Amino acid sequence: MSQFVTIQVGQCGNQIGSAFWPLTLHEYGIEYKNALLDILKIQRDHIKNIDALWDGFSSFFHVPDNTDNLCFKTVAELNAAKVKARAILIDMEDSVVARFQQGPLRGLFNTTCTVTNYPGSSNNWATGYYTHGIQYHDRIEEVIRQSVELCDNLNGFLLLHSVGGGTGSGLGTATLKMLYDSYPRVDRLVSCVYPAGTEDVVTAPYNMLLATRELIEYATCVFPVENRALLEICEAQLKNRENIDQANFNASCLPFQDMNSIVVNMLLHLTSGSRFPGNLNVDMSDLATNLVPYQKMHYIYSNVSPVALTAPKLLVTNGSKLQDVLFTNAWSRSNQLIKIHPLQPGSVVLSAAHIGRGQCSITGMKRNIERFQRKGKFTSWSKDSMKIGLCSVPPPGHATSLLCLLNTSAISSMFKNLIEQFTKLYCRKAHVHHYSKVSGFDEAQFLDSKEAISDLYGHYIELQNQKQRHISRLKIL
Ligand SMILES: Nc1nc2c(ncn2[C@@H]2O[C@H](COP(=O)(O)OP(=O)(O)OP(=O)(O)O)[C@@H](O)[C@H]2O)c(=O)[nH]1
Ligand SMILES: [Mg+2]
Repeated sequence: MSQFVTIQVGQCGNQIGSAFWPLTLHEYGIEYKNALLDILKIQRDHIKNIDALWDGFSSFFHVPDNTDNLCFKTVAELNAAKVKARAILIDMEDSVVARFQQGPLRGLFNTTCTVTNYPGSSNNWATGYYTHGIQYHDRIEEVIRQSVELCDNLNGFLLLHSVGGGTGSGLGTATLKMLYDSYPRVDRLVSCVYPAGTEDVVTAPYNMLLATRELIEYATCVFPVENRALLEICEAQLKNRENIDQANFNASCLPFQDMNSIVVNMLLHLTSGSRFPGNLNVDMSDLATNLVPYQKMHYIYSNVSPVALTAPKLLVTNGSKLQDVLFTNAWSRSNQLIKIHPLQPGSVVLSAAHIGRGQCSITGMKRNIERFQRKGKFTSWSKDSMKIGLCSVPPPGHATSLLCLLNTSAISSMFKNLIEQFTKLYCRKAHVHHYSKVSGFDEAQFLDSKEAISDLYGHYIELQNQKQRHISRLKIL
């Protein structure tokens, strides 16, 4: 099974990480709180070959060679076997990482894989990228090397960070460039958080612009999420359900715990084909090949159904109907992790993948793919070749779930918005001096980055405006 090294950078990256690891354990039925065990039991009982669940355990965890028991039930058993998460924790402010080191899962994290400092990168991409990027270059390189050496089938790096602040955006993208230079053949998958719009960080437009340029240049695939979209999902769930922790939800301060769980569920679904068995499994590298038609056009829209917040619930509906509902929801605007319009007239789909987990039938998948082909506008090559994945292990708490991934020209609206936000701040050169004073940073980088993003925007628009020519596939007689 493929292995991933997860690198969490900055406050947001590490907070997503703090949702990621408990939910990952949860997929294997390992609970440290003992809550939800009944749901898990019901959930796991219908998996015929339970051993298959454990085959993929080493994807996210390093299990020492001398371990006999590969079927862990508790965190204490993991600690006794010296199992470690394949995780690297980086933050230039130490409080979030310190919570890992004191929390119930502390035994899973290798203290040598932690890089921290104080007091952070002051919401400044240049400080993260240059000041800390240079100061910590060798240390981060060494920590990554140690983690890579513990893998025998490294499939990819999973980078988690925000682009609005200083550390995640600056040091996160400096780390990405380091991966590109040192491990060019290993996939660099990035899950990055774009701010909500009503900003808590005034310099966010600069940080987003500078980080986005690096992401376009050096990532294999980027799975962007917007806090605005996550917040809307949480608000809708709050209206529909009673079991969300009200204390955790306060619209004036973002409900990060629930928002991060949505991101984590998407990531676990995304990597499920690399970790679990299935009749029509898709590995992460298959996905990257299918989803990215041109190297720099690798921003992928994702939409997961059902959306599961912290407390999963069993979804009970008639089989084939459920599958149709899942598809409809996975295309709906209310579940999307980034606010764009991929199916509106004008947008064109460059590539698409639908990955089902659990009780999804291939006939149901095909029927719904035909529905999808009637819904959107496609390039001449993308309509007839859509990736389908079927992973037999469902996420805990659900009988089945679906992830829709699209490479769509509608993402251009995000780049346009980003340039507009940058221009608003830069036209008066507001806050520019904070960046200019950072050694290594050149003010020309602002306009260079803007140009690189405008170029990419232009390419999407070009594809969008291309006349559709339908060339039917060769028929073998
Ligand atoms: N979804 C989500 N967004 C977060 C979280 N924490 C912070 N953010 C967002 O991330 C942006 C700020 O970035 P941070 O990750 O806090 O900053 P940092 O990377 O630690 O950088 P510095 O603190 O400036 O050194 C803002 O847009 C926040 O709303 C989180 O746990 N989840
Ligand atoms: Mg911080």
